[in-house]
Amino acid sequence: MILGGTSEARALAQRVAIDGVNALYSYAGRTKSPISLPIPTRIGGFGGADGLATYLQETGITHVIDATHPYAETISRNAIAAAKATGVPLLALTRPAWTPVEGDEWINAPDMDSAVAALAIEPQRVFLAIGRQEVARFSVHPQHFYLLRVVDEPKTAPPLPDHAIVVARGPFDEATDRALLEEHRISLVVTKNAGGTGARAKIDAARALGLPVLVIDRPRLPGRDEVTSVDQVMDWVAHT
Ligand code: 3Y8
Ligand code: NAP
Repeated sequence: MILGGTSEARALAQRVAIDGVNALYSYAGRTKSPISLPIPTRIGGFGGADGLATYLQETGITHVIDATHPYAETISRNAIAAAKATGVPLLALTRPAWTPVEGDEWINAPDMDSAVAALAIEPQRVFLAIGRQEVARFSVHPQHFYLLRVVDEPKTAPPLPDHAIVVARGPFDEATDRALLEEHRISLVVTKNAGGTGARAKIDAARALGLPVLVIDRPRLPGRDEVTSVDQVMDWVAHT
């Protein structure tokens, strides 16, 4: 079973379909219409670590690949616990964290709380590119204009007095993100250190425009086997 929801997970799904591996893909069901994939797909939670362990046993899953996003901390912790409880082998398909290059102006925040605290500054025009789930925490700093980008049309407006919303699903490209930053006269970009290619366009666009980027470090996870390529996953499945 592939715990998915990322570009890399989709690439893995395409590879297992081509290789004819018997696989199942799992979405949390966060978005209204997730991208369809060439392998059987389930949508929705399992009911915590215990629910996941029961699911693995009842469906006879022989290998779990955690290809979820580095900020999907709970599911990754649950996968480690369920693998331990059931003895089903677990491998994580992760992507290396982004690192600053020449011309980058990064401010590092160890976690979301410190990212919120870092905005206790004079009014800015902030591209808060962290999705939807954590946006409300920034309502303690109403002095800023916030540009939000979400996957689905929000049901209710976020508690931010001065904001604009863009509804878009990545992966994104630099030209689009650069135009977005210029159109909204953005002065600061806030992003998770997601890694991978699907979310990095805003960082490249910020560099091109000489804008600072507040980069939120990833949550820390317990130890588990990790690889960063589909080939390594296929090799592991074949030999485990
Ligand atoms: C539901 C599956 C693919 C996967 C595409 C990647 C790239 C584009 C960039 C910005 C940042 C953000 C957000 C983002 C990106 C990829 C990847 C990635 C960031 C989909 C998807 C699901 C989700 C869930 C969604 C979260 C939200 C986060 C938007 C599908 C499109 C901000 C992460 O409204 C909600 O509840 C949405 C929640 C978790 C973070 C948040 O807290 O709001 N992703 N994103 C998955 C599921 O149900 O299991 O709908 O098809 C997948 C992708 N989003 O196949 O190419 O691999 O990272 N996703 C972040 O990086 O901070 C957008 O706008 O610049
Ligand atoms: P999370 O906080 O780590 O998990 C919360 C709960 O959602 C889990 O306990 C589990 O529910 C369910 N869940 C999460 N991922 C699942 C999956 N792939 N299949 C089945 N159930 C899943 O998760 P999240 O951060 O909200 O991320 C949700 C999904 O969006 C994941 O697929 C992730 O890869 C994708 N995504 C997240 C981000 C992000 O910034 N967090 C970015 C891009 C994509 P139960 O406890 O009921 O089992």
